[in-house]
Amino acid sequence: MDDAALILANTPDLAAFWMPFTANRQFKAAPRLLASASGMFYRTDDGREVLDGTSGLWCVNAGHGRIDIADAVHKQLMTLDYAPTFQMGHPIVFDFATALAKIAPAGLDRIFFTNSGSESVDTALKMAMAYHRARGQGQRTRMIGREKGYHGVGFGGISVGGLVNNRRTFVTLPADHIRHTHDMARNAFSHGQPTHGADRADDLEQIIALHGAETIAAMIVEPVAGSAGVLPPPVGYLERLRAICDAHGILLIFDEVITGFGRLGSNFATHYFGVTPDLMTTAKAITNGVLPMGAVFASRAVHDAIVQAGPDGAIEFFHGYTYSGHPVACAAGLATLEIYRREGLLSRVGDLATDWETAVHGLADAPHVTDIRNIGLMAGIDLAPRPGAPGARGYEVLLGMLEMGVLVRATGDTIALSPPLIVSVDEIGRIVETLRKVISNLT
Ligand code: PXG
Ligand code: PLP
Repeated sequence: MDDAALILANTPDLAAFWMPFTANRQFKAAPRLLASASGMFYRTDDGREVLDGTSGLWCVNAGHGRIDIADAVHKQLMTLDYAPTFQMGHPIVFDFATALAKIAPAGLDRIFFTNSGSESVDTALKMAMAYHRARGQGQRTRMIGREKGYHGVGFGGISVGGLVNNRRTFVTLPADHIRHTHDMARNAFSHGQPTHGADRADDLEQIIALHGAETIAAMIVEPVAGSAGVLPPPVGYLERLRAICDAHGILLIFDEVITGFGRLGSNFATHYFGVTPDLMTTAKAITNGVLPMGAVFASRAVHDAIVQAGPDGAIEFFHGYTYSGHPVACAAGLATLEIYRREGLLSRVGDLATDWETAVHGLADAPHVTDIRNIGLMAGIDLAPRPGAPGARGYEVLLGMLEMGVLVRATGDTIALSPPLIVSVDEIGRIVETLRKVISNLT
């Protein structure tokens, strides 16, 4: 068989799988399959190496094919493959919660397990309502999100989310949104946190004035907006949100599904920015992305208000998933935390951040580039849309990069970069130089 015939023979039937967040017809006409992975690299079904510039989907922070995780998963499967956590327990879920509590921001050490970021968000929103109700303020049900926010795809998450395509088809819960912080006029090409825009946190005061604080349960934001194209918070912004929430008895939720587990060079963005929320949602890198899992980190105050309320013997929080604290996911998570600890990965970005910043901002003079933003080991690069064809340049960059052996993420005309935390300076150079070539070839 020649190469083309071989590929065809190895290509699976594509019809049955309805692909998520994908142009299904376009993809199936020209499929792109990643067949295996090791370290910093994927390998395609036709045998080409692809440098992972995105940690999968922001999740494989320790790199691919980690043998210690595979061994731990195998061992757990043969020890206890599944057991419920409703009115029952198993040892490893308590061990994993304890291990997470040790790396958590001070005070956020009560851990509720979920299976994804979307579930973590819905769980946190429900915790916020339950907290207020337990304190006799059950009328606090309104949620506040932010424009351009991404909080997953559950009905709770899309209600507080701020991306129109994820919302327009569906009904949403009562929620208001403060403005996003992307300010091209004042902050274009900012390095790290932009200087201008802390005042946009004051939008929350306006919403409070409109509805009354006593109707509002929580404010949720990503400390750094990820999906919208990497938008670091302006200097002083998160502090201001925290102060306004405190003044009005509103809970603050940080959605750390992307920023958690070392992406900014600290355990969580909460540590990095020195602003502590009441609830913190996580997923993705909690198991290095290898098994689905998420967790909500709750403050003692939130946990205790709910768990101490109600009579003895009554279930305090009517919420949970069949797979909350799945033993095999816990095993993967514990092995992941051990790798992070042993290899210093949760703080490694601190050493790399300057090289990263210099490298990505080196693209400022490439054609079509209108803005570059970076923080930790994340970057967003905006391209001017081709007139009449928004998103075309972004998609062509994705394809062109893949052709040249690098995986990046494109949403619209924004390119997002977030390589595994094990990336080398040479590999950073390769990602950026390849990007320069591909962008330079765009029409
Ligand atoms: N919150 C945040 C901040 C996220 O980034 C979720 C919640 C939802 O997590 P799950 O596990 O339900 O997908 C996310 C997920 C992208 C991209 O390309 C980002 C996510 C997922 C898929 C693609 O930006 N983030
Ligand atoms: N639908 C049905 C019919 C169920 O029985 C259950 C769980 O028992 C669910 C949905 C929820 O599934 P999960 O707990 O995996 O979220």
